[in-house]
Amino acid sequence: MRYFKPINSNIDFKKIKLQPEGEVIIRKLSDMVDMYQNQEAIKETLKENPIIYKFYNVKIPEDKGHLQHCISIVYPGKIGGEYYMTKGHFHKIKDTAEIYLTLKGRGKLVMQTPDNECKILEMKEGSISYIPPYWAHRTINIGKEPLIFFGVYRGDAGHNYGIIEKKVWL
Ligand code: PAN
Ligand code: ZN
Repeated sequence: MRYFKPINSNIDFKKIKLQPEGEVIIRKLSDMVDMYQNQEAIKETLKENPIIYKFYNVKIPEDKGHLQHCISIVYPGKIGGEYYMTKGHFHKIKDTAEIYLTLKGRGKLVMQTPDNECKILEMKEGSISYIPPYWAHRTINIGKEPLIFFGVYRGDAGHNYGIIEKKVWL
């Protein structure tokens, strides 16, 4: 049997990046215009099209015995009164949970079930947040510094953004 080899990743808090980088996903305002309400503010801010957040996924096989893990960085800022936030998603395999450990910054972890039950948890340095199976999740930076957190979830969980993109949250 060929075993997947143990690996280390390191967070560089000065450069705010993961090493090795793995897969880096960068989301700018243009990638998520439907997530914000204020059309005027969106139009104005699109001229600069800032990076809202990025995340570094460590390269792990998408198998259920593995654990995907990643570092997310949500930058501070607002689009017409709404804080910078992640798109948010359900896991494709809906009954898979996730754990977030907040490393820096201040945020809110907004969650919602398919039955529209909502729950919001505080995110601050040292918070360990449990996202149970079935809950969609989105993070919002409510501070002045980048919000940095570490996430771990089942290897084959996958992401479903479609429902969130179509739905008005909270
Ligand atoms: C996180 C998120 C990450 C980016 O790793 O994927 O914070 O948010 P979006 O995926 O909503 O753009 C996670 O929850 N993974 O399952
Ligand atoms: Zn997730």
